[in-house]
Amino acid sequence: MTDSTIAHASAQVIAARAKPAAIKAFFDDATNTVSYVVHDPATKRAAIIDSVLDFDPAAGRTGFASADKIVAFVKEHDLGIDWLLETHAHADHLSAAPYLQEKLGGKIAIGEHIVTVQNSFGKLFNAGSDFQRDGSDFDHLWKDGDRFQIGEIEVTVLHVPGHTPADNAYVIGDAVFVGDTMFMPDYGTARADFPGGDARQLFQSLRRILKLPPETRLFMCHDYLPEGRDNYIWETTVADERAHNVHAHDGVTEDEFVAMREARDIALAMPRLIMPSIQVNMRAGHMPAPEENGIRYLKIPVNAV
Ligand SMILES: N[C@@H](CCC(=O)N[C@@H](CS)C(=O)NCC(=O)O)C(=O)O
Ligand SMILES: [Fe+2]
Repeated sequence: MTDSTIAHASAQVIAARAKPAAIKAFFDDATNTVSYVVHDPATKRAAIIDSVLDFDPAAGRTGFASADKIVAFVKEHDLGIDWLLETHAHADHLSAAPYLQEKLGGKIAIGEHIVTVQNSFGKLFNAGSDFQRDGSDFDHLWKDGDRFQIGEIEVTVLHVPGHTPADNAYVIGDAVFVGDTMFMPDYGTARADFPGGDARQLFQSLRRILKLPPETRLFMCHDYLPEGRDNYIWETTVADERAHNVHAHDGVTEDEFVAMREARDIALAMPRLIMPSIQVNMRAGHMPAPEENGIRYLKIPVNAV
């Protein structure tokens, strides 16, 4: 079966090489997350991908040092923010999208299957009727194959479920922001054991991304240092992943991948910030409404996950 979205994205990647997007990465040491500012040098229109709100869970306190680095970069380069893109509802850090939107503008967007995630986490946290589970906390929801532009740079949206039901990868010019599908070749792939996660779907999703042209630039959402490497890196190519990804190089079968992923996931601890992250990120990065005393609370479900 031909995948017309991948065919279109492949042509886009090849055409974009002459005029690539400018990409600036911001690495968050606390959560190993890479956020990006991507812009069109010709028009200075830009998108921010997977921003991080600092959070101290012991104190229940948010911080803006990470987000302010992005604000400073955007101002220094005089960029206009059109989009605040999330690859998925992150389980390991809080999104700074609402803070950045207030400072810089832009629309907050995620994949349409966020509605599935909102329903399951809405139930888990027993969220009240103020929590709409229809995606309306976000300004825009993408479908697989959607296309838009950042200035003159073409973008194609890929729905790549498996880590969660609502993961997107964004093909921006000749670069793909892969979200949590694969990581650098020497680390492997994302876990598939969160609610709604599925190792078989994850395999299909990452093989789909790897159908793009071999020179396609790939940008990771995380780097967890593998044994034997002590510098953080986040950029690779389709060719490199296909040749060297320790979990999913060419030749690994779906069944082999699923067996590896399931065995590995059983041994992984929950992310340190999973409870605050999913409660906030299912609301597009907004905190739950304040209680009668004016204070906002985050819950911890006991023995439920
Ligand atoms: N130790 C990290 C783990 C975070 C984590 O589970 N990350 C997910 C992506 S949200 C993953 O796929 N991890 C793969 C792995 O740890 O091997 C934390 O506590 O934040
Ligand atoms: Fe994730």
